[in-house]
Amino acid sequence: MRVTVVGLGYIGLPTSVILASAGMNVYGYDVREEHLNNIRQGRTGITEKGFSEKLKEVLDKGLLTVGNTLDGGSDVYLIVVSTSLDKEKNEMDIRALTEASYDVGRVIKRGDLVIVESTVCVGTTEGIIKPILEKTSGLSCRKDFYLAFCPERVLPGDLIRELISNDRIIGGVDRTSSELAKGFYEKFVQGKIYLTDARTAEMAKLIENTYRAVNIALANELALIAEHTGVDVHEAIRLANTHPRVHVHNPGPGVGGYCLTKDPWFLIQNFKGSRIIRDAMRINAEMPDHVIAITERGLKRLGKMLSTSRVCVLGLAYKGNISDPRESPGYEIYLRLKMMGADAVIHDPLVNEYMGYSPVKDVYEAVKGCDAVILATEHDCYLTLDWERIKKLMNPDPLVIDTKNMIRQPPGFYVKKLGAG
Ligand code: SAJ
Repeated sequence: MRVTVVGLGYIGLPTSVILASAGMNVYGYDVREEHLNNIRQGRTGITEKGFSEKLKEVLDKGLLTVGNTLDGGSDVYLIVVSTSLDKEKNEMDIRALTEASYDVGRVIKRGDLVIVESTVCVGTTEGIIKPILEKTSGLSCRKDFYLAFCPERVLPGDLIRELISNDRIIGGVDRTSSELAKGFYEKFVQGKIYLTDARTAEMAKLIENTYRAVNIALANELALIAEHTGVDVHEAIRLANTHPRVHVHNPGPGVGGYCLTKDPWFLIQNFKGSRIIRDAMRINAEMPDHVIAITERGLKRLGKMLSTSRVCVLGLAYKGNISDPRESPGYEIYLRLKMMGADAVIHDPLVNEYMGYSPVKDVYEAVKGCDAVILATEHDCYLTLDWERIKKLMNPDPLVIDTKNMIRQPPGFYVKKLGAG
């Protein structure tokens, strides 16, 4: 079986590698020539465990080839381009997906199966993608070719394992499409496979990330309440979670990444009556401002002003131990610090560059001459910092803002924990 994967990004490329490792003949298509060259040389920027070795193996064996032209030589076309958020309108931007659909429509033939994995608003597969494929191919969906939506559900940081072991939801535009897609995923997925219709599968994916975003917003609001009432929210949540039906998430400096920041907006795009989801997104988006407020108060208590202080943000990745900085709360904090006139710097050992900014790689270099450090990402390396050395490098009366409940009180620092009164 030959499979074409359209879009070799954070999900598309690892998926291609897994398919090739399962013995399929895989062709990876992407329009970015430089990216393709990097992939051929094994330089992808993806630091997921086991990925680089597997990529090298399938490239060496010729099981995976990549290029920027599409042909009709495959039986299955997997569309995995990213869908983004139009931040002005908080609405789905599917230009990349529609373009990919036109490209695939031009090459598919009778009997082919098209699978969409990109996250979309409910109704997109049948209402937008199917008409494009039919129009450009001149073929009829359900009769000549088959179409299913099967959302990716993998967690950055554990991607390779989850690609294989996670359960999958398949929503075909008809029963045959669902069954054909099931046969395809059964070749490499070890988890259960659930069949439904395309609209339900689209909604299920959006529910998953909305559930998480709303629960994080709850944890963030609990942190604000705890600060107000003089309680340590982490201890209160730990105790509440000993109840068998309570699973409170962790508060933090904001929600980053490419999924939780956009998928809830996709879910409510055509439902203007949303209240909980809309408020949750606002609460999460306001957390960087709250971190700035805590920092400002902490500095004031030490007789300093934010506008004349030097502040180091520890962590540019959007979450711990990964190299992905997209929608990073650390970067949001950095931007706000700059806006307030502070001299700001970011440290991150895993991220190379984001928005033209290259973080400092050596933490002891980064904290030199600082008045405050803000722990924004739970990288393991921050658990073993030499605080005595840091104290000597920072200015007198150093402040630490711990937004991730990572450290105990190091001697000689004024520590302020997000969520602790
Ligand atoms: N975060 C918190 N508190 C928490 C958990 C997370 O503040 O208790 C923050 C993180 O620090 C990060 C953001 O939320 O900034 C998102 O991190 P995450 O680990 O919750 O999720 P992602 O975006 O890395 O991956 C999610 C996953 N979805 C769910 O767990 C429901 C993943 O399985 C999806 O495949 C992925 O989105 C996606 O691609 O949709």
